[in-house]
Formats: sequence, C-alpha cells, structure tokens
Amino acid sequence: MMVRDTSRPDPSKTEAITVVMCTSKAIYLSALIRVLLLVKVVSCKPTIHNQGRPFIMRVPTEEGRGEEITSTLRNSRKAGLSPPSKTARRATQQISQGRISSLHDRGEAMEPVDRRSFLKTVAGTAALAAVEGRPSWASDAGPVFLSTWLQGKPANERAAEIFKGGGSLLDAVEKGINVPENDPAVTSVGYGGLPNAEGVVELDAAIMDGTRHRAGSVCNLHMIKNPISVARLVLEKTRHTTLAGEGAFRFALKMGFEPRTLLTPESLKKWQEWKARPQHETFWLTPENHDTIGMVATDGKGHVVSGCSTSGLAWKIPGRVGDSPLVGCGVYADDNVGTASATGDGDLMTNYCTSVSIVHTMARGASPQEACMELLRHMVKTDAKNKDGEVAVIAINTRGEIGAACMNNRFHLKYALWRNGESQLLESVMLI
Ligand code: SD4
Repeated sequence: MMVRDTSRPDPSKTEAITVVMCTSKAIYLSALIRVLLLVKVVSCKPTIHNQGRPFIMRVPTEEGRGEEITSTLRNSRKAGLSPPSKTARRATQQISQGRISSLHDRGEAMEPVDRRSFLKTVAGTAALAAVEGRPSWASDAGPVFLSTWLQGKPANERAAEIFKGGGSLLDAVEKGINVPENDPAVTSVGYGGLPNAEGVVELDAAIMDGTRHRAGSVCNLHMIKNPISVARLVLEKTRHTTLAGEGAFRFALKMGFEPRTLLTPESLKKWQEWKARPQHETFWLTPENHDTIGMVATDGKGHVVSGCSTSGLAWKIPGRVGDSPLVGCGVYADDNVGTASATGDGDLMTNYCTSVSIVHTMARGASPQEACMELLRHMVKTDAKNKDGEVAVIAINTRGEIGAACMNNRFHLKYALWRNGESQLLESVMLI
C-alpha cells in the first residue's frame, strides 16, 4: 500500500484546483475581452465630429429614399459590381423599412443611441457600402476620382494618369479638369464655353485642398482657357482666395498664361442665334446650357481635393458669378471628413452653400450618398419650387465612399467614376 506524503499537496486535488483556476481565468479573460470589445464598439466613432458619442443618422422612409436604394442597386448591377451579401441585403431592407431610423434632420443635435441600434447602423452603412461594391471601412482603397457629366470621364482618366505618374492629388484634379477646359466640343467649360449676353466668354473656377483647408479661385476670367490652373496658382502663390475679372486676368498674364479668344465659330453662332431670338433675355429667369465639370478626389489615404470649372450659364449678365468658384458652393474639401462639388443652376445653389453643407452632413455621420440626398431634401423643404430646380451634387468621404444625386429628371446627372483602374459613367440617384 502506498503511503501518501501528507506534507505535499494531493496531486489529483492540485490538478483539480489548476483546472478550476484555469477555467476561472479563462472565464475572466473572456469576460474582460467582451467588456473591452463592447467598450470599443460603443465608443467607436464613425466620424470625428460626434463629440465621442455614438449616434445613428436618420434614414427616412419617404419615397426618395426607396428610390435611392433601388437606384443604387441598379447602378451597382449596371456597373458589374458584385451583388450585396445576404446580411447586407437584410440591413438594406431594414433601412428602407425605416427600422434603422431617427436622430438627425438638418443640423439637429445628435443623440446617443444604444449599442444595438448603433450596431444596426454600422450594419446599415456596411450594407450601403456593399451595395456600392466596396468595403465600408477601407482606408487603403486607393485613389478615387468622381466627376460630373460625360466630360468627367476623360477628365478622371487624365487625373488618374497624373496621380499614378507621381503627381499630387491637386495636380491630378487640376490637370484632369484641364481636359474639358481644352475641348471646344464641351460648350460649358473653358475654350468653346458659351459666352455671356455680350458675347464674351467669362470663366469661373475653384480648387480646394483638404489638407490645408484652403482654396484658390477665379471669377469672370476672360481670354484664359484654363481657369482651374489660374485658381491653383491663386492658392499656391498668393495669400488670397479669390480673384475676379480684370485682376484675375492680369494675375494670369503675370503667371505666364497666354491670352487667347475663347469663342469658337460654333459658340459665336449659338450666341448670334440667341441674340436674334425675340425676348432673348429670358435667361434672366431661366438658365440655359450649362454642364460644369466638378471633380472630387481622394488619394485613398485620407487626403481629399475638390475642383470645379465652368463658363457658367449661357448668356448670363456680364459680371454674374455662379456657385462654381465660391468656396463652400462649387467646391469644399476637408481631410477630416471628405469633399463635395456641385453642378446646375448656380443662382439657386449658391443660396444653399451646397458643398459645405454636404461635407458638414457627412461630418455628422452621414454617408456621402445620404449627405447629397439630405441637401436636396433640405432644398425642397425650404422651398417646394426647388423640386423643379437644376441641381446635382457629388461627394466622397475620406474612406473613398461616394455619393451622387440630382433633384429631378429634367437635369439628370450622369457622373464619371474612376476607381481601381476602372473608368465608368453612371447615373445618379434622383430625389424626385
Ligand atoms: C453656374 N453652376 O455658373 C454653374 C453652371 C453649372 O451645370 O454648373 N452647370 O451656375
């Protein structure tokens, strides 16, 4: 018979104690991990401007929103993007049913939400991102160039080429916008742009750097075909933000730009036809021919830039300045949030500071698409007549997520998207 040495602990008991200790350690550890994860999730800030509180944004269930989702789905299919996963579809459905809901409506304070709602929102955002065919939180998504109208496609392609060749994002946006500026077939931008009521081509442009939070812009610039490049030099070489008219022209000459006529035989002919029309001055009330290029871009690493160039509304009153060269209207860029641009009736849009409004809505947690829609809804809410307005907007956030929307079918924005080496033309979502 074996006599156990009682001065030593019973090995079977020791084993049992060890097992109990290990198990309780494991339970403790797993509980700790859960608590840490919970704290992380709850304190996770979707944007930098929510004062540390989690929130969700309102995703209204009115008609426009339903259209937005179906249209985004349609676009994603058209673009050949992979269909959304089951979870993403379910979350998208929840959004359209209004089950993920509430909280912000134009500037109202954000309210805290419980973890469950917040997680739902994260799922919702992920779903929308998945619908658009990209990871929702991608930070290394690579550069993205997003531009208005058909002329945006060659502009994006040039911008991507410049960027891939080692140019900065500002270089890329500037050189990209130079493409339609140089193209006489584009009658709303640069050379070949339709003139003002006196037959003079007056150009507006602006470019904004999200890192420095600074812009350069020119208004009513004549005889210089690349106003975006002059705007860039206002940004780089002066402490000013905007130069206008004769002063902008003289600055351009000083910077080495060659003066030249911007009227083409075609644009001259169109102006003469307009002049010959009885009551041709109806342009005072109804905008004619305009399709500005607005470009927003990110380098995929959190830097954003916005650029815009236009000849403005055809037959405008000499001296008229549209929204395009105005900081916060035609352009806005903030590396903390994202960037936006606009195209359409500048006399209407200037009153809504479209681009800054979109970026600020994104800062409060909205996706770029939702922020664009919110701006349009706000315009209609303040004046129902705006639903017939010519308004279109684009936006990108620092994660490379995009938004593109227009008010109605009368002015249905087609936008160009360059991402991952792929250049596409897509149709934007309409509010009405
Ligand atoms: C303007 N917003 O001068 C410009 C014109 C434009 O699409 O964007 N047209 O009002």
